[in-house]
Amino acid sequence: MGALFARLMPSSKGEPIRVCMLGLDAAGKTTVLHRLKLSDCTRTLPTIGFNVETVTPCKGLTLTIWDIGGQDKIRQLWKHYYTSTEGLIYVVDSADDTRFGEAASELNAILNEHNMVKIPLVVLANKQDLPGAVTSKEMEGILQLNELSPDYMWHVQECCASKGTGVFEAMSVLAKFIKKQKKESQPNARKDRNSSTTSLET
Ligand SMILES: Nc1nc2c(ncn2[C@@H]2O[C@H](COP(=O)(O)OP(=O)(O)OP(=O)(O)O)[C@@H](O)[C@H]2O)c(=O)[nH]1
Ligand SMILES: [Mg+2]
Repeated sequence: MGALFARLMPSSKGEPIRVCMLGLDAAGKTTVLHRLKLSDCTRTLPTIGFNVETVTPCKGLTLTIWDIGGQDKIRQLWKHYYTSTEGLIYVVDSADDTRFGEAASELNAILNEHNMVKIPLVVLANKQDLPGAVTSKEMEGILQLNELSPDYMWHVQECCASKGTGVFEAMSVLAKFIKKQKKESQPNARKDRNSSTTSLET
């Protein structure tokens, strides 16, 4: 199908939460979006620009997911989508070790942008069906996630967007992170945030 321009409908529980989905070209971002929205794996074309869809991965939380093209020239435009973003999905082709360095350096650049500092992060270690795909633990090392400050909320989810495995689990984790972040940003929230980076308690 063509570009997925969704209407940005507010959810019954409030405005949808804006999430960016980024990653190198051909990592599988649009396939993830199709899977989330259509529960299907329709054929994709390289995204020139962006797709946007509104999804409700768990009760009471509606996300507007911006899937932005990952080709080199389009990456320069990513920063224009960061304002008001409350969560980041970063998709990596787990079987393409020739591009791990590039994927890590692009993620590092995103997380250094002032609008994206401390943003709840879920990495999709995609294409787990392919031979040689690295595990979530290996992906943590490749992306140097352990070097992020201890109060960062991040999680790596192994997934296969073309089959649909792991995708909804990842959204559920992101939703929990975002809820937790919102709770903690309330004026009377406890200051002593749980230091576990991958804790899912809300
Ligand atoms: N084997 C396998 N192929 C996948 C998987 N997910 C996506 N693909 C394939 O990877 C290719 C690229 O997928 P896209 O979803 O278009 O990638 P993208 O990240 O949106 O790429 P850009 O739009 O160029 O940034 C397509 O041929 C997909 O079918 C997966 O889990 N396993
Ligand atoms: Mg795409």
